[in-house]
Amino acid sequence: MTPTITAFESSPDRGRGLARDMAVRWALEEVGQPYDVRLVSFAEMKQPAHLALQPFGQIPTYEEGDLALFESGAIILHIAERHPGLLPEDTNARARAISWMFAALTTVQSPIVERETAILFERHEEWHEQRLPTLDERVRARLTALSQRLGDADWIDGEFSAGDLLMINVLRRPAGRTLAEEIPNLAAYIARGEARPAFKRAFDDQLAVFTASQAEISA
Ligand code: GTB
Repeated sequence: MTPTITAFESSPDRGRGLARDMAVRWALEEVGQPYDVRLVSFAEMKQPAHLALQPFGQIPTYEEGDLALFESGAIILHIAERHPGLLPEDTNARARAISWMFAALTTVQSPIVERETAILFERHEEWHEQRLPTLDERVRARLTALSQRLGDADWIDGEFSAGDLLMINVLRRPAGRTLAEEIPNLAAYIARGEARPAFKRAFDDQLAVFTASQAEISA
């Protein structure tokens, strides 16, 4: 059965692949699972039909037969468990890959989101300039630890996994990327992820949605 995901009908990231459907698309492309996309407006995301799928009124969601999921991490774990390619066969290696998925979404993403929030929404606060170095330091502490663990390896723990997919997706957020790219092995790690054919297909597909939305506006 072909799953259906939801995505912004016109993403505020202007097609840069920063919204959370990007990681889900990437995961589906990695495992070769075709999917449909239902585009939703901000207004539709707050309507009962969408809230029944995503209680917080956000994208992405995932529907497959009787199953409806929300939270990109849970969706990707589901995809990775259903199809070969994103989690190792070996039980222990699989559990470690799942640890990296959680590490990406909690330990690494949290300080990046905090920095992002400060840059996007608190720039005009009088305390912004004093607070930013602390937020930078928190992100750098996570990135340094990640860099040390990655070392010279291509991927974080053996073969490419859903752990790498989510970690690279988190590092791509501008508030993380600018600092991650100061660290050579993390810059190379992000580039390696973005060079994967599955990433490129996912990126191009979400960009095509944004481009079409702009064409409609100007028509
Ligand atoms: N924890 C949830 C998950 O991982 O699925 C978070 C989902 C989420 O944050 N969804 C956002 C959303 O629907 C879109 S991705 N927001 C609408 C709302 O809350 O009303 C976050 C996002 C939005 C915009 C940009 N951007 O413009 O660059 C980047 C990322």
